[in-house]
Amino acid sequence: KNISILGVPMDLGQMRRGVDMGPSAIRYAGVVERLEALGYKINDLGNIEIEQAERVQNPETNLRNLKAVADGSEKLAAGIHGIIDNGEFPLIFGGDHSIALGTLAGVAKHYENLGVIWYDAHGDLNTADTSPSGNIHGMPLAASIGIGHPALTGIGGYSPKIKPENIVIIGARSLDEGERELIKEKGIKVYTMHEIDRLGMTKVMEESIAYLKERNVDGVHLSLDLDGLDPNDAPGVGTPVIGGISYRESHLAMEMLAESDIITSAEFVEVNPILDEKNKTANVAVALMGSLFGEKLL
Ligand code: DIR
Ligand code: MN
Ligand code: MN
Ligand code: MN
Repeated sequence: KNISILGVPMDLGQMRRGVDMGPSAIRYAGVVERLEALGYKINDLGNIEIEQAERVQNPETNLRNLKAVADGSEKLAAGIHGIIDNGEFPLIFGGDHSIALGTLAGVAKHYENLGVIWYDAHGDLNTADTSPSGNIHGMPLAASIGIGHPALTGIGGYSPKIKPENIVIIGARSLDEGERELIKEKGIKVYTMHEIDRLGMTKVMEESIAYLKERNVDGVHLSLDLDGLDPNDAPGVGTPVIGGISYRESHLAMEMLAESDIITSAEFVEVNPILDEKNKTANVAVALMGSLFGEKLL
């Protein structure tokens, strides 16, 4: 299958500048060559046009930069429709995690029962009411199950995008009070660092894949926030949280997803080259993409 790449230079969903350069950093880390070496034909569609931070009007509300984030997500959703209509695999580069609003709006339209793997230190299950920060990158998963401001839940003209019981969160270690309540209320499946330590990544991935198959999903979107990894392995992120998933465990997770053959779209977000060490985090992202798409040493 061919892969279409789309970059989303979005930094309006949070406050650390530089994450808009994530798509460039990931391309510079050699993603196209890496995936071509695996035999894929890569169609790099370039970047979605996103409003420049300096030009955004009245950004300070409890939904920071709402209009510009929503507009960007609408454009991204439209771009994804084109990719899937062409029969290609959508591979999206962020930008901050608010772009998942657009990715899921685009992808979910093409499936009856989409599953989602949310690989992240955070739950991204806040709303304007529960958010401690007003940052929309902490809200996309809530919006995608239909909870939050209509300008976010309504991206793509429909809501909800996904069912809470079709979500698996992996790597959580920083959840806000409202997020914990929502997880319990909706019965969202979460593997926190506790379960990853206790069960090991092999079991966590076996269970996650089995869980989604039992839900009879007809597609699975991987939304990978680089802050899911430990900051030692992925320092170039805006909201690092110590005690994360290791580089090796993450490779194993991607390899198991490749073997399971369930992933039908993917996004790699929150790579911030300004905060990084010599593009380490983008290099890690590209290495993980290699494993996700089937790279093996022997
Ligand atoms: C926090 C941080 N839960 C918030 N979220 C982040 O602002 O809502 N998500 N960093 O990736
Ligand atoms: Mn996130
Ligand atoms: Mn995160
Ligand atoms: Mn978050």
